[in-house]
Amino acid sequence: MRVKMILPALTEATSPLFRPIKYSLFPPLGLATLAGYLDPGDEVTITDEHVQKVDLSDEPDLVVIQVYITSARRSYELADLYRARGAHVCLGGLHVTSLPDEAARHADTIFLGPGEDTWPRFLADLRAGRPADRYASSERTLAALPPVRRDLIDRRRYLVPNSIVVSRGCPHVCDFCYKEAFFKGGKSFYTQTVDAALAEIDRLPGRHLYFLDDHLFGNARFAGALFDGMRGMGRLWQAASTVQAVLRPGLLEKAAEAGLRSLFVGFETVNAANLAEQRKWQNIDRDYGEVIARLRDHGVMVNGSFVFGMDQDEPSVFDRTVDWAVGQGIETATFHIMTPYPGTRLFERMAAADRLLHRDWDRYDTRSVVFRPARMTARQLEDGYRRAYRDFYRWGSILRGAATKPTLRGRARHAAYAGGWKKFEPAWDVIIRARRAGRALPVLESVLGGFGSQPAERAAGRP
Ligand code: B12
Ligand code: SF4
Repeated sequence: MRVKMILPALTEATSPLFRPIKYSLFPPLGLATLAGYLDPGDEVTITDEHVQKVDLSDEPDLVVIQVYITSARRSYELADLYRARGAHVCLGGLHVTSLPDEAARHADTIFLGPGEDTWPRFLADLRAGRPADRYASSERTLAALPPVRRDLIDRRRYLVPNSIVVSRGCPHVCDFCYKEAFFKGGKSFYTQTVDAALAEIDRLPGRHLYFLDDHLFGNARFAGALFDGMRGMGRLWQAASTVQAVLRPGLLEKAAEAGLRSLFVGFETVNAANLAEQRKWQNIDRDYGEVIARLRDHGVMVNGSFVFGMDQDEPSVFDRTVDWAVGQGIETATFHIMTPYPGTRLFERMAAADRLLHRDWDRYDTRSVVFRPARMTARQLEDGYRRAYRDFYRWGSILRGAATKPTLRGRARHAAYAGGWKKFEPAWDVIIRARRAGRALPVLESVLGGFGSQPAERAAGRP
């Protein structure tokens, strides 16, 4: 069977404003996971439209498309084209799960939720000549997960080829998050076995790893055993976690010893009242300053994530957030405009209050305002968001952030990492477009390597 798997690009990818550094970061892990279930005799390709053109001259038997909200329009276009050509077209992923009836108009078969149970079932049905038109996931386990087909990925095209996921979902239930809608009908947080996760790590070449798990620290027993197993492997890695988990004694220590060098932390807002509104209970009454201090003490850089536009936010929120983040010495920040994804409680609330401005999914990209904000205008929100990025990544801010580090070496590394991402973006673009993205990895590894847990720095850093 000839199988073509496609990760379509959001419309922006074809525009001159497309930023390769953002979209050439990670390979399409979801599709490579599904490819693991195919037979050895199947001919399979994976096309990631963010980094390559889709060859439309072929005639595959089966087309598999992963649909995100911002790539829905393009996904449907490709699906229609291949259906007209006689291929069996499967659509799955987050957006299909949120709006199955919309997706079903463009597919022979749609998949709701994660694919580990439904996809092998579908393949068996297809080979038996009776594929259904809809499969909904209900059994949630990663127990029989075959090895991810990384051989189908062209590593040279990605800045961070060693992305890895060892769990699915998250134990929390924030109102704006995709995860409750996606995992409906079954468990919404589960992990691989520690041995399977360590084996997957072992298969990855080089030193650097990027865990894409929503909350790698979410199951303390699993995470603790994983970090124990990784100690001595010589890996340098990045991951995402929560304020609550960083404050938990013991886990961060193990992670740092196992090579954690940078953590994506969802602070979301400096406005405490917003946290209750978004049901982000795990952040309420947590000392954000202490979170950052703990990370710094263990040589872990911070990528702080912030969402603008929650109902308690006023126009002063942008300057206050940036000022706080820079003053705390956060190395990198990711800002988002709050975006109600279909299927979330936030979406329902916004729709019920008639606050959605449109349902043009292309623009549900966390950079555009798609709802009527409560305490500012849409224009103020969009301008403030852009200003926050500009202000955070000014050299003045980078140097001010670096100055919070206790040693000269620490300051130099802060400036190198923060400046490296944003200030040299044009240079990254040239490297990526020349398909030399993989060559940037040693640079990243050496910057991250320099951030290790250093007792002298620790002693100097804490009163
Ligand atoms: C890595 C990542 C990226 C990377 C690369 C994406 C990639 N190469 O896959 C980059 C940086 C490019 C990116 C960009 C964006 N992202 Co992003 N990203 C992620 C992240 C952190 C991990 C994705 C991942 O690899 N998961 C692990 C794999 C194993 O799971 P999976 O991909 O979901 O695949 C499984 C299932 O979905 C299912 N499945 C998927 N497709 C199909 C198809 C079939 C036929 C079947 C059977 C099953 C199936 O089976 C797979 C195995 O279980 C997720 C968060 C998350 N936890 O998913 C956000 C996430 C997907 N991103 C999101 C967003 C909003 C964006 C951006 C719009 C952000 C922005 N402001 O620019 C852009 C747009 C991307 C686009 N193409 O449209 C949202 C999506 C919301 C939505 N409802 O669609 C998420 C959920 C983050 C969040 N918490 O809000 N992203
Ligand atoms: S902690 Fe993060 S991943 Fe978990 S539900 Fe909240 S926003 Fe989603």
